[in-house]
Amino acid sequence: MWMSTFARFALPVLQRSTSPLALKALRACRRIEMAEVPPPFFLTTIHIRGHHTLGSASLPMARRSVRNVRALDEDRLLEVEWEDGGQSLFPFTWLRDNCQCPVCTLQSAQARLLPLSDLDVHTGVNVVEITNDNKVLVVWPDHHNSVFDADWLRKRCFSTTARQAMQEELFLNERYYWDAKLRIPTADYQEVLADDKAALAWLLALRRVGIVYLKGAPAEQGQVARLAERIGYLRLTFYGHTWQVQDKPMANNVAYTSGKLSLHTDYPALNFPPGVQFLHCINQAVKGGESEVVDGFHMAEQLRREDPEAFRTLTSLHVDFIDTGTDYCDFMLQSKNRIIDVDAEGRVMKINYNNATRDSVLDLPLHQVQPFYRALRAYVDIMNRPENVVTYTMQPGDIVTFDNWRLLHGRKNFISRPDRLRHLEGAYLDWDEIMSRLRILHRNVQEEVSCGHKTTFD
Ligand code: OGA
Ligand code: NM2
Ligand code: ZN
Ligand code: ZN
Repeated sequence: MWMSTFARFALPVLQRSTSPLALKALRACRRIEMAEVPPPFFLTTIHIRGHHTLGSASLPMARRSVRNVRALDEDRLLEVEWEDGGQSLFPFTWLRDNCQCPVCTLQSAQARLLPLSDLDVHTGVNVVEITNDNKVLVVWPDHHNSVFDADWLRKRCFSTTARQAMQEELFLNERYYWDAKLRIPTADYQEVLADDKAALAWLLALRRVGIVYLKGAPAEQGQVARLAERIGYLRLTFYGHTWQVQDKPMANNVAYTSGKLSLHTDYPALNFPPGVQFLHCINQAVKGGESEVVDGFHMAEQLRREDPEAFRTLTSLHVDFIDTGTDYCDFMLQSKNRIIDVDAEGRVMKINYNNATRDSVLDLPLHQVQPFYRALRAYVDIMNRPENVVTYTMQPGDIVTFDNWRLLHGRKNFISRPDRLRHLEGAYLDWDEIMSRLRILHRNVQEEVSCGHKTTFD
């Protein structure tokens, strides 16, 4: 189970974050006790470079077996009793919908063939039984047969704890919140490119902490593109496939000056802003140009606690953003984003804030204008508190990778010399592609561990 990769991440800083939810998520199914917590995990040390050790953990999967199955016809539920205790309930309709046979599923794509219009959403069952190889057989009223693997069913148990565990395994939504005391997790650029365990540790920390520093890249253009290829592909925007942060005449963006950039997320002028950002230092300024970051999710939680009214305002009002100019091609963007984007349950999902591209068009009734400014100022004041801001100076060959949906970043103004112009190269990616690579790396590393390939364990 890879959520334990997270729940028991190597960094002490991350271990401290193991929440009751993570522990709860470790309990696989309903009515399964804490004794269920999986056997000891393997820990692979990735890299130490005066900062944190990045690590990854893997767990051999425990095989599940079925003790008994029973059709609860009244409720149209299949009850599976597990050999190691506890039961799971599966709706008949869901089982029929997810029949894994070659007629119902295109195996080569692992995709459903059965059209919904052929699904009897009130189906009963004729027979349920355990096969000789401990699978669950269902015979349907039209005599169609479905066979379900025990592990496959167990993972899909509908209990609250099992669903939470599965969602954490799929999306890794548990975050470690930080402030100025954070020591930024650091890995080696070449190792991340060459070694799957190093790449996995990098992406796990990027997800959980929101920022990872990579050292040892050549101080020349093309490295952020190489790093994006390690994942899949980069996100093209109007600023190009990759973009050069330099002091430019007639700058089409405030980033392309030598001025200070206050804490911001990139590109809220897009309705779907880039999820992740890479910034590679090719040349640093003679003076100034230091970087600043804050944990926007942590700051949002602080605002929720300290000033619930401001939090409500920033999570409910849509703010206009604008970006106009020419770069990759000409553009005239308009978007509407909430500064603190929350999901239906009120969990913070995304921060959208760049004061430079916040539009002068403000689509609010008069009486909401002042409360909006007050709320925004309250949020910005919290994030600017010294105890919340992490400051670092990038050196040529350093690449910072961070969650652009979560962190706000900025830079101090700088002075370049003609022979030493400050130059960063940047690129964007999206979380879908990052999470996809993360899952594949996790599966591959886990397979490697369970096949007993040579690995160093702590
Ligand atoms: C940017 C940016 C940071 C820097 O280009 O959006 O935040 O250090 N740059 O120049
Ligand atoms: N670029 C210009 O929101 C923004 O304007 C961020 C940053 C790509 C470095 C754009
Ligand atoms: Zn079928
Ligand atoms: Zn930026």
